Amino acid sequence: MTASEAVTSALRGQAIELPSWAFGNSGTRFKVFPQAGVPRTPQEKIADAAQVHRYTGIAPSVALHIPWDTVDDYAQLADYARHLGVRLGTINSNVFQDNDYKLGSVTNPDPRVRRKALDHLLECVDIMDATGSRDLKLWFADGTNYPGQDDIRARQDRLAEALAAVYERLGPNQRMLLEYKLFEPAFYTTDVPDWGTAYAHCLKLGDKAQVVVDTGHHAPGTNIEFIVAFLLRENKLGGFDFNSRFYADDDLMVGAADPFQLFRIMYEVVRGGGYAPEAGIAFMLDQCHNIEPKIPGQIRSVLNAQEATAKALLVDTEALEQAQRAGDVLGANAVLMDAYNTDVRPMLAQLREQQGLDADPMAAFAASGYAEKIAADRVGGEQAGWGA
Ligand code: LRH
Ligand code: MN
Ligand code: MN
Repeated sequence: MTASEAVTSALRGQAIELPSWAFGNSGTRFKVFPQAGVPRTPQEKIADAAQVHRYTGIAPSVALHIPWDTVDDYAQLADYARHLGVRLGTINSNVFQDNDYKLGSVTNPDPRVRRKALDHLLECVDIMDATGSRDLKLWFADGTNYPGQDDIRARQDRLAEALAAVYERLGPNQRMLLEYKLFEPAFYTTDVPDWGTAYAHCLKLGDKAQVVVDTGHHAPGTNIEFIVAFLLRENKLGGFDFNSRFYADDDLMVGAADPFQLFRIMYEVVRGGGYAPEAGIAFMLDQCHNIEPKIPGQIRSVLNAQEATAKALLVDTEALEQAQRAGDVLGANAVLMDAYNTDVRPMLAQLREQQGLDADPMAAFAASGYAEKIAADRVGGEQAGWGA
């Protein structure tokens, strides 16, 4: 196999998971702008996600958020997804939207609220059993706003207790992915604020507990690719929530704010063996499309991730190692930049054509009439998703 055949064959196997919540109406604290045709049910969200896969060929699974995507029969929902050519992926728990969680969920000082939160997490594992999902994604809005508000250390104890109970409940092929976030909604302390905290908890729990890196959840200037390299080396990188940020947790399209950062992250993934399917890394999007149309927004995001991956795979590793060994600072940097500066779009268009897909997924979706059809069909009813 030539080097370029190896790159295209690796790209054929790419899989990016879509968030069901990207398809519903979303907005800012100030306003949610409704769009015509947004899904009213989890089934309609899956149908929209299936469109993204149909045109890109590399988005074969959809993540659910519970209770935003609550249905009576999850096995039936999994069948429905299969029938549309996709499958259900990660189950995202939600212990942040009930009034009970004002002072936290699993770290709440009130044992009743902690029990309620834990029951929800365990119910999410029941759902995974029904959907056949491998991963449970845990993100906690827990934290405090004022110094002295609660005991920081006791909250870590409560967190560890809840995580251990969930870990115990996991099946042999299931994992829990712990997501960290620097701040928001808590502004003084956050109970899982960074990768180190997530890593320490996961290390104690065992192999089925892994860290998930949401690219929007760091302080400005954080070197995310270093975190990726470190976690991969320790076998503790479970996956990504990809999105772009300019300021905080902006949830913009991945690769929009800083495509070079995305390339650097993907390079470390490839370098650390994380791109191989056996590594089990979940590559997920976690985004909201507040002002742009949602299905095209997801297609654009998947293509951005694909372009960054292609460039990362194109790095001439032999030349890079040689330059690094020789202490050739500029030469090594040039090898990396050569890959980044390659226009991979013609190669990806060709790859799509070989796979029987349209060379231009954005144009093909726009021409399909799907957006017009859902705008006409989906009238009435409440939109599903945030706050549903
Ligand atoms: C939190 C977060 C987490 C949630 C999602 C909706 O900011 O990134 O992954 O589950 O947003
Ligand atoms: Mn996230
Ligand atoms: Mn987030």
